[in-house]
This record gives sequence, structure tokens and C-alpha cells, in this order.
Amino acid sequence: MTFVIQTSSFRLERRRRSPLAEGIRIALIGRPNVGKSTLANALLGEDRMLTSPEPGTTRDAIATPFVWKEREYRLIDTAGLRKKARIDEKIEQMSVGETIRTVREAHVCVLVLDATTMLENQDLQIARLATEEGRAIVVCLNKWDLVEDAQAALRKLRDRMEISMPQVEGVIFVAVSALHGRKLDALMEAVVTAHERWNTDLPAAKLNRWLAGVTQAHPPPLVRGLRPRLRFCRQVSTRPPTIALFGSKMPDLPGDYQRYLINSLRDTFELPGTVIRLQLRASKNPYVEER
Ligand SMILES: Nc1nc2c(ncn2[C@@H]2O[C@H](COP(=O)(O)OP(=O)(O)O)[C@@H](O)[C@H]2O)c(=O)[nH]1
Ligand SMILES: [Mg+2]
Repeated sequence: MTFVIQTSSFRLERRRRSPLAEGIRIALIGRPNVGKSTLANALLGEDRMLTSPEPGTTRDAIATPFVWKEREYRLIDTAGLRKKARIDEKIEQMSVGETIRTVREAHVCVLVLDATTMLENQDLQIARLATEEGRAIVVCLNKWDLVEDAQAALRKLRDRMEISMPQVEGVIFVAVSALHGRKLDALMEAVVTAHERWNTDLPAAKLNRWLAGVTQAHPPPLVRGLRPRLRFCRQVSTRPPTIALFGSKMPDLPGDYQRYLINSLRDTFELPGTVIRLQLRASKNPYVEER
């Protein structure tokens, strides 16, 4: 099933035209040495990170504006992005606390990986912070210039992501070389796409048609002899898309079944790589909330 989600692109257009629009806020997250600072400078086009406040004056994230292809963005600036010469090694290592603060400031988190070492546990922990905070995510495979077997590297990454990060199934991977400024356009396009999906607002009629079909194809399992009944749903917020499901016996809806619904939403409404949240709500009268 395919259709154009007009609501979200319309909103995006409006935001873009507004003089107050500050652009998509991007955080570069990842382990030390994967190339975050190099990528930041490549995107900013100069050593703009040098103008950041001295460490110690503030630990709050600040956002550095930049323009890419005539569109404005903001890069969340962190100690981990600043030049090594300006700060000591201790705070160069982004702490978990700082990563969380950075992630919360961002719309889109770009998870930067070193393509030669790829997805280690620490990378996954960082990625999980971003998904738990409900951010939009793009995976950036940096140092692609050092990779010899591109196909094998991509296959390895895809397999690992599928197993370790099912909550962002279909997340966009972009292979870049920050050092040589390669494929940065593709990276920024992915950022825009991920942001658009994250902002998606699904019409109630389409959602309820989906719910009818999906529960008919595969009804919720019996719990202690009773079947939870899903009556209707609607989207209650964007960023990330959050769907409230109304019905009976909702607390009994098994986790597996919730994941089935989320995966089905992601497929049906073409939201790959997007965290989707469900809210389960009790409803006795199916017509109270319907419009
Ligand atoms: N070959 C290659 N080296 C890179 C690339 N990006 C960054 N590096 C190198 O990786 C090292 C760590 O980069 P840095 O930006 O400081 O990483 P950070 O700790 O994540 O900020 C530096 O020596 C960079 O020159 C790349 O695309 N290709
Ligand atoms: Mg750095």
C-alpha cells in the first residue's frame, strides 16, 4: 500500500519558509575516534568548532548553524566535537550523561561508525540512547575510503543492525568519507528523509483502516481465556510518531503483538528506520473518541 503523506511534507514546507525556522537540529554521536569532529568540520566547511565556548564555561549543548544546499541546519556542539588542542583528553571522551543531553537537544541523531571496525557494543549502546529518546536516526559509515570489500562490510552491518536494533528497522545507512568530504550530500539527504518520517502525521481514517485489516489478519492472542479487543486508534503525537490504541483488555496486549503492530505500521505507512510508539488506552465505548 503506498500513498503520499501530505500532512508532514506540508508542515515541513511551512517550517522551511518561516523566517524563524532554525532548521533541523543534528547531533553527531559515536565512540571516540570514529570521525565526529572531522565530519563536523566537513559539514561546517571550516574549523567553526574553534569558536565554541571554552570547556568549563558551560557544559550545556549549543547549536552551531550551518547551511547545506541552501537549507539551514544546526549542529549540536559538544566537547567531543571540539578540537583536541582546546580541551583535554578527559572531556574529549563523551560521557553517557553528555550523550544523553546531546541526543535530547537533537531532532536527528547521526550515529557515526568507523567502517573499519563497525558495530561494536559501545556503538549499540549509544544508538540505543537515541532510540530510547525517540530521536530520528541515520547511520553514517565513516572512513569508507579505508574499506576494501564494500559489499561484505554493508552485509555485516545490515545483519548486525537487524538483530541488535529491530526498533529502527530499515534505518538509512550512508557510507561517507569525512576526511575527503565524500558522500556528504547523501548523508544530508538521509537526515532530511529521517526527519520527515519522524514528523509524519497519519490521518485517522487511514490508521483505522490499517487497524481493521491488521487485527483481522492476525487477531490479538487470548490472555487468560479472554481476547484483548482493539477498537480504534489515532496518532496523538509526532516526533516520533505515537499512536494511541483504544480497546478492552489493553494492559494484557502481549509485547510480541505490540511489536507486530509497530512493524506493520512501519511497513504500511512507509516509515522505515523510525521509532514508532504505541500508547495503550482503555475504552469501553468505541464511539466516544471517534470523529
Ligand atoms: N581515512 C579516514 N580517516 C578519517 C576519516 N574521518 C576521520 N578520520 C580520522 O580519524 C581520526 C579521528 O577523527 P576525529 O574526527 O578526531 O574523531 P572523533 O573522536 O569521533 O571526533 C583522525 O585521525 C581523523 O583524521 C575518514 O573519512 N577517512
Ligand atoms: Mg572529536
